[in-house]
Amino acid sequence: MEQPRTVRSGTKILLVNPNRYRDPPVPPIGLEHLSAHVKARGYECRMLDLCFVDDPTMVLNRELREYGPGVAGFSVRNVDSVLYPGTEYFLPAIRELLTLAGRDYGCLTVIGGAGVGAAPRALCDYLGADVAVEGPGEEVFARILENPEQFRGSRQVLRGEGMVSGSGRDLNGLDYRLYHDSGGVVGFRTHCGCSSACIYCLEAGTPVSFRNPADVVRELKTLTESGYLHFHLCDPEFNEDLPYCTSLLKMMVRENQGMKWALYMRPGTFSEEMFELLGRSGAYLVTLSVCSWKRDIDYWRNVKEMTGLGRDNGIRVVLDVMTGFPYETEDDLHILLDRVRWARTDQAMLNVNFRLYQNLPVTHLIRKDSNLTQYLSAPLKEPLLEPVFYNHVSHEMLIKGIGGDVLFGVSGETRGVNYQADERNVR
Ligand code: B12
Ligand code: SF4
Repeated sequence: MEQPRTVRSGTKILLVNPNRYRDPPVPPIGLEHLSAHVKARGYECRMLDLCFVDDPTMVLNRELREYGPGVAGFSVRNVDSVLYPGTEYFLPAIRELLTLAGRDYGCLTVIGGAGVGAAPRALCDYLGADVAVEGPGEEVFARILENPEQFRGSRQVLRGEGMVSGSGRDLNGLDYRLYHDSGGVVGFRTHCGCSSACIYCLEAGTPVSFRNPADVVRELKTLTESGYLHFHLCDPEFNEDLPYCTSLLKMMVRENQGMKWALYMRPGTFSEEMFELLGRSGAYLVTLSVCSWKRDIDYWRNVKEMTGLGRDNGIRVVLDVMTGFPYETEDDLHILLDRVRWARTDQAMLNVNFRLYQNLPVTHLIRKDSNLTQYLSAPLKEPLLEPVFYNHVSHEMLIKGIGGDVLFGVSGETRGVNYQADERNVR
């Protein structure tokens, strides 16, 4: 039977990382940013990392009992693993933890994180959170803390306005050795948001804001001086703005921190100077996010040129390719494969399974045409929290198209991400 909620006083804060996916494990840097931000405002705040513990419910229960927070913030980084087949759905386990904090311990429960963008309102309702935060959370979270009771039971969805640059990160809450020993690397970010409009992507059109390059470099310096030398960028795509990238890279090169890093980029917005600086700053792997949806030859020229510049500067360039959009044909698949071969990239991972989210343009296309429903992995059950995939390129068609060419891999066949496959990574 549901127990009445008891109201806890005080503004001690517990920030919980419920992300237990470990292929690879990812340190919750969003929580490190939040923690630094609220500590700077005088709040008492602790992080609880459940990534490596055996029994997350027991560990959270103990922490709630012993520490007694008034507010419990949960980072919902992933709704699911976005791999098909063999998809893992994470929300039921996260809901159990939120229930414990909210119902059994009377904490105000707040959710945030990259996964929230999938369906903010539905996620807030499903998880039973008091309030959900979409986008960068520092300032909104601080506002919630000024008057937490106002949000109790409100199920409000609040939107973070922009990046906070200089609050830094609280590096005392996580055991980085555990991540390192399990193949994880340290993340850092330069901006949030993406101005592109890829019809299958959660980040398309999200508000863009940048950190001050000096703050980014200072953070990297602290991390490298503590012995962390292998990084993955945590921007949607690095090359959002060329002048910004160039000035940041110049500072990174000047500081010469001895770091190695992997990053995501999109075709376009690059220069020779940028790649030269990338190489000198320690970048060893660029994953270019590409897709076949209405792309002209200039797009592929950019892919080819970026690959060549990467090669000239000692950087491996691999492609993450989305293809098999609604109405694309087998001929379109062959054209795509030929373009990838022509671009002479080092490797291309093909993904033909689209994870559909509530508000994506690709989902709207599919909703509108009943002929396309035959290609769904399950009926569309709104608000699409439980993973549903669209796929009309069969495995056989894909394998036939690839024709044994070792340039291509098929995404979803194994767990793991590109940096793990790269032989030259340094940890
Ligand atoms: C970089 C990245 C990676 C890197 C991470 C490297 C590293 N060491 O950190 C790598 C390549 C390893 C990776 C792997 C995966 N990723 Co990834 N990744 C990202 C990316 C681009 C950035 C995430 C990030 O760190 N951001 C920077 C930090 C600072 O921001 P943040 O965590 O969002 O935190 C801010 C806010 O969200 C908010 N916030 C966060 N928590 C909280 C909590 C509270 C209480 C509040 C108020 C606010 C708040 O405030 C924070 C500070 O501003 C996102 C897309 C995106 N742009 O968000 C995808 C993304 C999160 N990844 C995704 C996926 C699917 C994966 C994988 C499952 C892929 C796979 N199948 O292997 C794995 C999962 C790994 C794991 N263990 O979780 C999806 C999740 C989608 C979904 N359905 O849930 C995303 C959204 C990409 C996408 N568009 O599909 N990823
Ligand atoms: S795929 Fe990359 S470029 Fe396209 S919208 Fe998403 S983050 Fe932006």
